[in-house]
Amino acid sequence: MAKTRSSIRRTASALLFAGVALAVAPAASEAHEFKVGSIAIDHPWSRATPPGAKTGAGYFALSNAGPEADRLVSAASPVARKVEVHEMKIVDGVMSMKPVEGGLEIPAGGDVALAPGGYHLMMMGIEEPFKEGTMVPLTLVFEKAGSVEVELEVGSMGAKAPAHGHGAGEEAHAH
Ligand SMILES: [Cu+2]
Repeated sequence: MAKTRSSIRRTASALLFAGVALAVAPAASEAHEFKVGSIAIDHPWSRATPPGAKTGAGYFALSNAGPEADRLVSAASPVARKVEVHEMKIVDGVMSMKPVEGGLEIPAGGDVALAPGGYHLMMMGIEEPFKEGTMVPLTLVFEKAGSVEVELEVGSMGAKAPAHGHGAGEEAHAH
């Protein structure tokens, strides 16, 4: 009896382990998604930063399945001193960037993209460079949906870094 029970337990834990492995494996190669209330946060990502960089960026797509608009009001990360939601715009050929006042609205039934060249999270005062292939923890706070922990998947530094100096230090980021 005892033997049977322990063999059942072994089988169960082997299945559980297999289940965890199956659940985790695809996440590394496919888009990862997080949800809180009516808000979905699709594929949060960032870019590797050069040594000595004081800022990093955060990008993801937000969608709101609910009947009311919501707002991304703040964000925080244990690896950054401060995280702000920024908007980058080019007006008459001049790039400008500023914090989004009052939070970033996600319309009822709508989407907002945080992507290079537009809205983005600015992670200021990062302690260590973001390394390609790692995950950066981040908390997002929505006015109605509340807060959710997500992870930014760090991609390559790449050549498509925004011209306004993401990753090049806070000085370069001055606006
Ligand atoms: Cu910025």
